[in-house]
Amino acid sequence: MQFGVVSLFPEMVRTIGEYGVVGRAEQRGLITLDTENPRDHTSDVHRTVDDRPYGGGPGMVMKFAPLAAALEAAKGRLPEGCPTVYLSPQGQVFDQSMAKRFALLPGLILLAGRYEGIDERLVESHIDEEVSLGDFVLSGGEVAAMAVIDAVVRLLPDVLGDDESAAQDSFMDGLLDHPHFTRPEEISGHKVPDVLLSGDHAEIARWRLKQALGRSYSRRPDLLEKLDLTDEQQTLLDEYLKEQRQ
Ligand code: 4FN
Repeated sequence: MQFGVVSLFPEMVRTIGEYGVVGRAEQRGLITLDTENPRDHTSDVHRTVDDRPYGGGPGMVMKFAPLAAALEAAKGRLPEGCPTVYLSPQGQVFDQSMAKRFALLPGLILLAGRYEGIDERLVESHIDEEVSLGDFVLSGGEVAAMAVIDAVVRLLPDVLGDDESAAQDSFMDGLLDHPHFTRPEEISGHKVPDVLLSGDHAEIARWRLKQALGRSYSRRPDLLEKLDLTDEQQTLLDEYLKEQRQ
C-alpha cells in the first residue's frame, strides 16, 4: 500500500516510517511512505503557505494554491483509486472499522493541516473524506495522519508476525483487552490471578474472554453495543457482573 502525506513538517511524518511495525513494513517493501511539502509548491520569494483569514480574526489559514499543487503532486505518484483524506476535527471519527476499509485501498493521500486549517474551497475541490482522531485540540494534523498510517499498516497482509496476527483476528475482536501479567508472580502483595498459573488453557481462555467482556461493559459500553454477543459471551458477562457484585 502506498501512502502520500502532504505536510509542512515532512520530517515529522517520516519518523513514523523509522520505527517498529511501520518501519519494518517499509523496509520490506510492503508499503511506501512519501511526503509532499506545500512550501515546495510556492513561487514567491518568501515561500508563503499561509495568509490572513477573510472576515478577520486571529490565526492564519493555509493558502489554496500551494496545497492544491502539493496534493496533485502526491496523487500523481500514487495509483488510480487512492482517495484524499483531510485529517480534521470536522471529520468522521476514525475507528478500527474505518482502518479496515482503508487497508483495502491501493493507497491513501493524507493532508495534515496547520494554523487554523485550510481554505474551505480545497475541501470542495480536492478532499474525498474528512477524518478526525477525536475531540481535542491539536497543533497540526501530522500526529493524526501518523496514527491512521500505523493503524492501517498493521492490517495489511504479511505485515505482522504469526503471533501478532493471531492476537488481532481473535474472538475478542472489538473488545477491550483482558488484563496482562508477567513475572514476578507477586509485587508488593499483588499476586497474579491463580487461573493464569494453572496451565489449564481452556479455563484461561474463558477467564480472559470474561475479563474482556466485563471491562468493555463497564468502561466502554459503546464498544459492546456494536457487537452481537453469542449466548456463551452473554453468560460470561453475566458471570463477571455477578462476581463484581459479591
Ligand atoms: N486540529 C476542536 C475544535 C476546533 C479546532 C480544533 C483543532 C490542527 C489545523 C485543525 C484536531 C483533533 C483531532 C485532525 C479542535 C485533528 C485535529 C484531529 C486538527 C491545525 C486545523 C487543527 C472541538 C475537536 C476540540 C487545530 C475540538 N484528527 N484545530 O484542534 O487537525 O485529525
